Amino acid sequence: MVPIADPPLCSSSLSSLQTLGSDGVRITMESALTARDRVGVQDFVLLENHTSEAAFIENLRKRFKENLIYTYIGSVLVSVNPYKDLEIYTKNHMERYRGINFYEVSPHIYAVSDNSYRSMRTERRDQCILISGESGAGKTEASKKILQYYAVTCPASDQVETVKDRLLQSNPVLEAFGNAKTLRNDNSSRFGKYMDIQFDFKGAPVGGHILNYLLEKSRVVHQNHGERNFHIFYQLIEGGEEDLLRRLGLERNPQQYQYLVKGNCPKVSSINDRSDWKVVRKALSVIGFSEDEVEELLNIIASVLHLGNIQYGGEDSGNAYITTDTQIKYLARLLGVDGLVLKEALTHKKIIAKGEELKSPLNLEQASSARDALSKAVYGRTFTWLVNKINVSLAYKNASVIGLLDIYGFEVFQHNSFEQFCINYCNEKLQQLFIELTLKSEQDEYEAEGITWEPVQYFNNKIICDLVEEKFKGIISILDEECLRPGDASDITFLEKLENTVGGHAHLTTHKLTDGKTRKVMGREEFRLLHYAGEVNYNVNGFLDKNNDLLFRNLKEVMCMSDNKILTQCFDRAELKDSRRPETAATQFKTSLAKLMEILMSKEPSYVRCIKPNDAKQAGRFDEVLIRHQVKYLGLMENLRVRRAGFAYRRHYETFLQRYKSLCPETWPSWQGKLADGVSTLVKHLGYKPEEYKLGRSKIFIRFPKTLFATEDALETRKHSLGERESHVSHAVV
Ligand code: AOV
Ligand code: MG
Repeated sequence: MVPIADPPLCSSSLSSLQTLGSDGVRITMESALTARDRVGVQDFVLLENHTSEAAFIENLRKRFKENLIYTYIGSVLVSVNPYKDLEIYTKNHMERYRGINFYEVSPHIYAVSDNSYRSMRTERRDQCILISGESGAGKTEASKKILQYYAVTCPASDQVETVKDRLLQSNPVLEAFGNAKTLRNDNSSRFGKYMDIQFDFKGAPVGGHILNYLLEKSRVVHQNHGERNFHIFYQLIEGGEEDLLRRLGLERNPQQYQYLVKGNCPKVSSINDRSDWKVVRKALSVIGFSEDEVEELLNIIASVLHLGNIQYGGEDSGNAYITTDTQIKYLARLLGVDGLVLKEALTHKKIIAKGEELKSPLNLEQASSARDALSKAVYGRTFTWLVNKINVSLAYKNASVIGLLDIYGFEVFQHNSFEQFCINYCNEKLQQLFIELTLKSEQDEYEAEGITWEPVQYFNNKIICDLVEEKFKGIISILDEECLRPGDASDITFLEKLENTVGGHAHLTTHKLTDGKTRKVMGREEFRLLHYAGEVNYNVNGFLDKNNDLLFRNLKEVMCMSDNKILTQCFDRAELKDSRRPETAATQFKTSLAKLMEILMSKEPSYVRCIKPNDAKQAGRFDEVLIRHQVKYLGLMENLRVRRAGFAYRRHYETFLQRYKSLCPETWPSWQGKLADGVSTLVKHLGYKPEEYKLGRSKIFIRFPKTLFATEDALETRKHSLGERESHVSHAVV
């Protein structure tokens, strides 16, 4: 299934038969044209009817049919999930993209990887690659391809080999603990991940660092129908050796565990838990986990399953008691805690009031939720421990950096809760960054440089970000207020407060606020947000609890007393002494996202925009309605318009002159006058036509790639005629 190649856009090694087409495409003979009819154009900028959405979709369709899943909009890569293995990720492919200009070969994720790498090397600027798209669109796969590209193509040494291995092996481990099957994606990321890959001055990867964002902990105790818990549970049960399972007190049947039966989906045809288990076990040792650490880690995973099987009975008084002593026995051993103390903590709550310790019994419902809160806390904190442990093994260094962002994509289910609210908010932020850095900054730059310009209208989703995160008036603030308010605060009072505070907002509706038409499809406990990517109804049930994310004090105390070394790092005694209320989950998330945006803004971004071709996760199906919707909300048409109406390349006068001054006798060997005049003299000598470029205050803007290619070619010819060695690193591509 090898996809056919694109007709090349440009290659300095093309034969003399080739000519430049009117739109900058180098076409050889007629065959290239017919090929283009069949496979479409590899850069949307080259579409004849660039304002037509139909032409845009048609181009995607043509290419998708030919297994050409990648297409550019200028330097932005659009990728359509093929849902099948294409043989385009081999070592040979990697070699083909190494050190080559963006436009010389077919669009590929490797071209983006290589371009970022070279920019980092030649311009000494930290880079980041932002991968976005809805759930199942191919973000995580793309990020893995990028990492593999660097691991294979970057210079190496023994020490670097270890780092490369660890970087690569961190993926299966984090996916085992942080990914799960959802209705949208069999391997859905349930946490956000930003990874810095660090390179030394020779360009070799020497370290890395991972930041993780809000794991969907609620999945540990509950899954919707057709979904699963995190992969690791099934991997352990299916793949774990007999001895191991016996030691952990586990049976080889996921249906035995309350935390694994809720979704009624123990097996997934696309997933082999048993072989994945082997991969994860190996990865853990490559990363440098000792056998003891692995043992303790698995003790925790098994403990979560045992916790889930703890059942309660109710006394006449209504107080809960535990009816399943076997679980307590296993838990005491695996967690290294006193069984009786644990039992007590799972049925009572302890609070400190006026300096005095008060203990009161829990009823059935309270006890079950205390148990679940413990499971979530143990799993969530262990996940963070895991990330930290990987970070230690990757040995962070101060070096040049390429950052990779792979978050959970926008998602809509039948039932959407606090988790979807956070995930979709995160996607709003990322879309906002894309708008800021491409649509807005591009136009701002023309303005700053004094370039005349017809502005392109686009939808700015800042209004939705503000609705969620604004101080006092934003949804998160209102939610926090209800979480902190003593008395009768509940999910419903939160909803009422939303109605009272932001009821009139164009992007928010509730049952109460809607007209007769929409009311029918909205529940009484729901609010609807009109996101950039579509409408989502959120059910407020559980919002307060999930945002509070509280764990009773005595359960924390038990965990602090654990013999398990991982848990003692996860539950710190200092936490018990701290009487301040911890920040709510949504506020922590908001703060960490704001920090992430700062990190990303400080780097030079590249974009990969992933598109999901159908909801059936099937190869070869191009669902036009679904795709058109994504093209729309991702702002791809606006992106294309800005790009097309604008200038493909820009360079500071100084850089431009420095690179090309040898092509003009008046600027060679040096230009004494004003830089702008030098550039003007140079491009006139090169025969640039007025419509091909503009001179701004500090930069030259070049409209078409072909102009720059021709100049690059002239430079190359001159170098050859002077017998200079060809430079592999080109500064030509922005
Ligand atoms: P996501 O990361 O964007 O969703 P994934 O990267 O996990 O989506 O992709 C979903 C599935 O699509 C993968 O498991 C593969 O089966 C298939 N796939 C994606 N990209 C490719 C590719 N380039 N080649 C072949 N198959 C591919 V989420 O994490 O749910 O937002 O939260
Ligand atoms: Mg993912």
